[in-house]
Amino acid sequence: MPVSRNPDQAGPAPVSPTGVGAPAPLAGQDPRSQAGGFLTTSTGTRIDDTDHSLKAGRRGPTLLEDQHLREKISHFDHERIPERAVHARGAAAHGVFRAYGNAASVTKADFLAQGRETPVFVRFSTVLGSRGAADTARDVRGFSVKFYTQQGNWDLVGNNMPIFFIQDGIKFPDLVHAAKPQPDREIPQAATAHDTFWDFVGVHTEAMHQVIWAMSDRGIPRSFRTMEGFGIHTFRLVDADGATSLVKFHWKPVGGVHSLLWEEAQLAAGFDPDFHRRDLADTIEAGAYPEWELGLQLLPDTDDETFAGIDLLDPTKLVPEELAPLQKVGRLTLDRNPTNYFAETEQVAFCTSHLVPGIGFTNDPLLQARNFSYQDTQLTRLGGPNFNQIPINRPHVPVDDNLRDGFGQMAVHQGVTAYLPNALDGDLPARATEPEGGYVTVPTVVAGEKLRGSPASFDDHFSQARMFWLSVTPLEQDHIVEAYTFELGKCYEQSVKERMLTNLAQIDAGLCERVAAGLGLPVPEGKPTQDVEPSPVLSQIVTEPGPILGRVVGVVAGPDADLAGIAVLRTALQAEGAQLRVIASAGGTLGNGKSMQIIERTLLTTRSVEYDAVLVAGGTAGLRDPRLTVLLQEAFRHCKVLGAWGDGAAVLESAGIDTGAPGVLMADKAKAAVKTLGDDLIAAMGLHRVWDRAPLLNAGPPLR
Ligand code: HDE
Repeated sequence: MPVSRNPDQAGPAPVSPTGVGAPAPLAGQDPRSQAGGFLTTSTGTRIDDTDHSLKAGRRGPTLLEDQHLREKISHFDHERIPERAVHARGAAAHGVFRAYGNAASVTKADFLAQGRETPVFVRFSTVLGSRGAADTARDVRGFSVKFYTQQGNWDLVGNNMPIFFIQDGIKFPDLVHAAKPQPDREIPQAATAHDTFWDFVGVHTEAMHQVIWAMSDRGIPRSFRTMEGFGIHTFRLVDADGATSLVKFHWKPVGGVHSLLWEEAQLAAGFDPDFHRRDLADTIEAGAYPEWELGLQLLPDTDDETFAGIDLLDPTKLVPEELAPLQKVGRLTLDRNPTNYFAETEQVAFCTSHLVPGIGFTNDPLLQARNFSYQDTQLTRLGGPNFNQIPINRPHVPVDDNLRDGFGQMAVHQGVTAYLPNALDGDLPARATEPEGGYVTVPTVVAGEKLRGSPASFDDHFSQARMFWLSVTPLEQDHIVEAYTFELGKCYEQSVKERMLTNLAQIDAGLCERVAAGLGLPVPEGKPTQDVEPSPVLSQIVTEPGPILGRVVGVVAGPDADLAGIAVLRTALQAEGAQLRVIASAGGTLGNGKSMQIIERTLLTTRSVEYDAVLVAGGTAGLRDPRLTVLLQEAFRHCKVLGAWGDGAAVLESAGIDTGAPGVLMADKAKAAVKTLGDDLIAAMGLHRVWDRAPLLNAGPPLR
């Protein structure tokens, strides 16, 4: 008896995620999901039984003629495609990019014109881990945006850090081989804390700037929503009159830039390896849409392609925002989760070479190699040259590429003129002139000897690593020291550690000294670059409260908890785009009727890393549970906002929390007091963490 009915034949049936009840696609339309209601073979023949193979007798051998068995198993055998060589683990979302219009003065790119709204698909990723690796590993994060513009697709394939490990793409295979699990035992997974990585970067000092970023809090973001994004390379913009400027692209998260603590990252890797994916999907589902503003750093297009002494073709260098401030030109909003991970997130193919008129390349040798690699890698990963016909990759404008045949060809090409120019078919498809929207490359002049080498301006490998070190606060410096000490402490080869210490001495004597102390090794002498100006914007620690969009507050509640108070807090938080989750000893609900609260987490299923703040509701004094003590102490140690109202204070005290410590908010049980508690909570969370508490905890590394 079939569980579903074909709506075409037997009246309306509900539409389900499996496609049950969905109308059959019209001829020529793309079936984005399966349709028809009945299980069929891939050629549309209805199937009567999918649980038993066709046999000669109930106890007999299986028959080769069972097409359904063979097709089902064979398809399963081939369901996996090669994972990305790097950035294998990712999560994505659909959204929209709304242009402010002010970029029209520097680029003719249509999607940046006043009033334009462009659909986008954005994929975030870690670099090193395989598809099943944990999200919170210390790593660089990918930040890839596909803009489906009215002039074709533009892919901005960036990272959450503004610089890269190498200056020339030819070294990328070396970098990745060194950083991936070692080839003998294939360990460690998703980690740079091993000999081959530190061996490579140790002898390859141009990586020092990117490495110090990776060792900083930037390497362990709180969520994808709280990361910056960078196009890294310098690109070239051209306006409607042909005037050009150089540009670096930045994404600034509206909710601020925030990170995990290293202990939290490690906990999350075990407790919830999908921490970042889940966060992205959950916040979109809750309607707290992640947002970024696109900022342009506009730089004059001079002959030497240099700005303030910084070679703009060197991808290991950034241009400080203090020298070239960002001009915000639009807002990206992610508002829809993918429907199918494989079809969308896995099959999306970003290529740095996908450009639209108004945007062009520079000769950055890293970018030039990428322009080859991304197109090339899809041929294997997606099985042939027609990957742009996969729905998620298709542009939202008509395509007439005259590219015929090949694996997975979806188009039914017409006519005989698979060539250009032709006379038989009116020389179609026509080539667009510039006014018709044709992409015309900026005619830059190129001259030089044919050679393998790099300019002398690429030789400074340490000054910007030092700039980063000097730009962050002492607390962030502590985290950097911890990270180097942890990672190098995991190496076995003494020479690898010693060489890295020599490099750290070139960045800063204090940094080197502290890491050497942790490793128990002598401190080498160095000669750090003098006269390095810090760039304060590189610090993540804020002194003014920012928005709390997408933040999560856990409220611990017992059977007699003040549910009205919880409701007051929930309303206040929702108004700021934040969420409240009720935590109790066991699942189910608290109270009934209008005041009922659903228990979203139990003490067994949660850890403090899930929350930006943890409160204990009034009426919860009786709740005693060792797991609650762990939750509260962890939140305290991780400098999170804590609080309680009414007799909830007793729970904090019995967990050993100093209720007079910074960032511990207390209120009595009156409704007005709970309201004020909500306001204080919002302000305190806007600073992300209660860093004032850090000195009390001796949170810095014990290495001084
Ligand atoms: Fe990538 N990179 N990359 N990369 N990269 C890939 O392309 C490569 C580089 C980045 O979400 C691959 O489709 C080379 C810089 C992101 O699907 C591959 C070089 C930056 C993603 C590849 C670089 C990135 C990739 C693997 C040196 C920051 C994920 C699968 C010349 C600006 C895209 C794929 C996604 C993915 C090659 C350097 C970011 C193998 C050869 C610099 C975000 O083609």
